[in-house]
Amino acid sequence: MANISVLGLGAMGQALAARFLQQGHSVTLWNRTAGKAGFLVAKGAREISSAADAIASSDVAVICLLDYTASNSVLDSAASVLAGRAVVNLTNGTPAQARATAERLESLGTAYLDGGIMATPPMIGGEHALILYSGSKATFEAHVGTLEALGAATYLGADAGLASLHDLALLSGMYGLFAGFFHATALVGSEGIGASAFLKLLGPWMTAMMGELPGYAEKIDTGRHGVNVASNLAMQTAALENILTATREQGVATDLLDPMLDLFRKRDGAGHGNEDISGVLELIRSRNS
Ligand code: FVH
Repeated sequence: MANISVLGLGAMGQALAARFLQQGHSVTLWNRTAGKAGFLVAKGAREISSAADAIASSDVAVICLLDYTASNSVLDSAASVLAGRAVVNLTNGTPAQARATAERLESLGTAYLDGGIMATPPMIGGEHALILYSGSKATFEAHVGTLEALGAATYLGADAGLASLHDLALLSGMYGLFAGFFHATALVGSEGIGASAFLKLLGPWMTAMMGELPGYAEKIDTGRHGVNVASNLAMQTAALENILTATREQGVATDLLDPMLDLFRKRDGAGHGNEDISGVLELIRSRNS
């Protein structure tokens, strides 16, 4: 069994600590605001008032705070004990933030693993929980047995920014899905149809459309958007225009779909109407190049 410190006892930190305790690990807790650890202390955890002491007392320190401003300030406060320690930072942030933190901690002699949690707190320890890691491979390999208790542990590489990059990309897909759901539900809702009733149609439709993604992915990877096109961009631009016209007629806001139509029109107008809509990706990738 491992000595683990959990720094941060928000909704997620509490779920992580509870899972480690359930697995029989020795858990030391720290949180900026005292008083959130009661039920975890009752299960055998030890709460202490110094982040540095928590890190110093453990084989591995798991940090899960609101953002990198918080995690960097906590790590700065513990700088004197970081040499030779292992830190796993599961705080949500950007690739650049993860890389900067990795560079700073490595300069202090700390083994640093960054992570992205693809789960809500109640999912921790369950079959659908996934946690992405990148950074120190040795740290991942040393602690993967412990970390797997939280959820499937996937290591993405030595570059500490990769976990965050994949985390944010996966969340982008999720928000796109939610945006489609919200728009569609508002549209039928304009005639009094409830979201739950409509979901009986929308759910299977969205699942069926997931089947289109491998074909789009291949076109995106090859950059050849004109191959095997069954539903071309020109047709889909006209269809999306219909959707937005109907949306306005029904008194519903078009905000969620306006950017998509702008991109369709731009790509279509540039002479790619006979290609697949995957070509829209060419308008948004490598924006800086
Ligand atoms: N909850 C979720 O559904 C998602 C699932 C995916 C991963 N996220 C990320 O996990 C990080 C923590 O999220 P959380 O849900 O635990 O967040 P809160 O319940 O709001 O708790 C925030 C903790 O951060 C502490 N904190 C905030 N600012 C500071 C600071 N300047 N210095 C030290 N600690 C700070 C806060 O402490 P306190 O307010 O209790 O004193 C909480 O412990 C997050 O990155 C999600 O994106 C969760």
